[in-house]
Amino acid sequence: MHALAAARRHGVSALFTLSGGHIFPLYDAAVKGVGEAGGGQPLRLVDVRHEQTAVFAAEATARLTRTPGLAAVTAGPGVTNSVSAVTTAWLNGAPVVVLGGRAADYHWGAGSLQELDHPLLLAPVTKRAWTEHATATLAGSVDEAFRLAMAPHRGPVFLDISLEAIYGQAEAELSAPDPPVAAPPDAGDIGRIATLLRAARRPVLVLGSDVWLGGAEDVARRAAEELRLPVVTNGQARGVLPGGHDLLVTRARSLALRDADLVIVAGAPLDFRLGYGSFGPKDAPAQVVHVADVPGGIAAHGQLAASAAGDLAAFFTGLVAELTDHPASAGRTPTAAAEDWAPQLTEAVRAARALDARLMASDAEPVHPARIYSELLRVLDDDAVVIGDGGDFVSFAGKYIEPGRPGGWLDPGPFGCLGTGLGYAIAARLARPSAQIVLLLGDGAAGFSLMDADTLVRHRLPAVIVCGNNGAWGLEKHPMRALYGYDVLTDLRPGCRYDEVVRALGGAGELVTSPASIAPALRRAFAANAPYLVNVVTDPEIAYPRSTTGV
Ligand SMILES: Cc1ncc(C[n+]2csc(CCOP(=O)(O)OP(=O)(O)O)c2C)c(N)n1
Ligand SMILES: [Mg+2]
Repeated sequence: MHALAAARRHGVSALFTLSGGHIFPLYDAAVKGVGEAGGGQPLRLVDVRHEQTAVFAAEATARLTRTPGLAAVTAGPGVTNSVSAVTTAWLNGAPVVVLGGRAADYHWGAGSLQELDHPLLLAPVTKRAWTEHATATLAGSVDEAFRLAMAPHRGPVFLDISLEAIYGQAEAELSAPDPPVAAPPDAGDIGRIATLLRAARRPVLVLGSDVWLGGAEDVARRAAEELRLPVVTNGQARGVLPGGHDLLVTRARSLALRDADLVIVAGAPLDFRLGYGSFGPKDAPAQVVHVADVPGGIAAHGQLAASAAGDLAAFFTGLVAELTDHPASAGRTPTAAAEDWAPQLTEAVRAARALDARLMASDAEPVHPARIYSELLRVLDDDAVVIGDGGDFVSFAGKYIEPGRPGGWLDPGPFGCLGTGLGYAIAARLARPSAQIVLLLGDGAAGFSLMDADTLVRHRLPAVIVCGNNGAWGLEKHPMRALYGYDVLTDLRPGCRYDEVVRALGGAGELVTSPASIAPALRRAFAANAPYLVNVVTDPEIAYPRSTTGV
């Protein structure tokens, strides 16, 4: 099957899927090797328990390895079950190709089993969604899907294949895939941003996921260091400056973004996570610069002092050159940033950490979530992949866990879809065979994907799952109370044995109810070499302190 050969040529090594007759030929081709064009190597087949898990796994593959992810879902419900995950990839700019089965053209309109015109559903959440009707052009279409998915701004692409086309036989020539070339940003735009930066006294640089996905993490870090810019990291850029770096001020981000006079946001949309791009004091708003990988990514809302679009690595290289080579910079530090600005933020970070330390040492029972993270931090390696799927439990993780390297943190991103967890963990184990994989799972979130612990077990993919079990939809319970003075429909079963669910599926796990038992449980979990759920009963009365729920 040349469709899979095309995928192989784009660096794909695994196909995530759930069985359906409409897509059997893909499995047959994967089992028998994908032909000369694909190097004759079989593709690893990973079968899951819900189509959303297949697409979440493909998405996490793309986000961790920066090569495209591939999922195949059967016609009708297979495709509709994948829509939330495709949308997550869409909002995360993750290069994913989803192949769908499709009822036969021959009977189209007569009411075949699972007949649905899928591209109409997928078009709004993909770069392109279309149907392949002919075997002879299938490989070319799959190749095109991968090229599109990988071209900046990256994202998911959907292709469904009619029954005749997928079951047919045809030879096809495939041309070698040329890597997508990202255009450099305009030099004049970089010059304008350099001028703003030269004059700024309280600049802040915000780095987002595209800095990692676009391979700009090293130059971004060097730029921050050479220009002495305080940095706030978001999403997959967390770790571009490792936890503890003197310029990393994420722990003091409210203060940094509130007092800044210039905020440069690179590789992240100016969405709710960044206050829609309004920064600085109320009476003296900060100037805002937005840098994105394509012109369409530049925010159309709000007032921008400047912007640049194009390859993010080229942007940072250009910016440093502009500021350090410029005659005006001779013999001076390249910016006018107030001498005390960065140290002031570093001090705020230190103060925030000192405050954290009290909670993180909490001996309270039921356990305070902060205590779980202090115990986890003691055993976490720099190259660990940490995945968050849940509400408040994951917000606490975002606060306390500062990754040591970029590309090792996976949250669901701005779509905020619960249920990413198991799919992300499956992909993480495949992408990083010898790293620690830790999934932080709310008890509510567990309901969406925990059955896929079965997939971890069947495919021998060890992972540590830490369930923050507060017996509640915490991130709904507390906001509802704040709004209405009471809450309804936010309680789950207290102390529910999610660890026993994983044991029943062939993995392992245990229940933890006291702070002192967390560390030994984590040690057993990392040593288990199996999917292992540490089910920590936490205090339902503890709400993550937030100023907005994003609603
Ligand atoms: C698919 C989906 N359904 C509903 C929501 C709304 N939602 C956001 S957070 C949350 C609560 C999550 O509860 P849990 O995973 O137990 O984490 P906790 O907040 O209790 O730590 C809900 C229901 C969502 N984000 N995604
Ligand atoms: Mg909960």
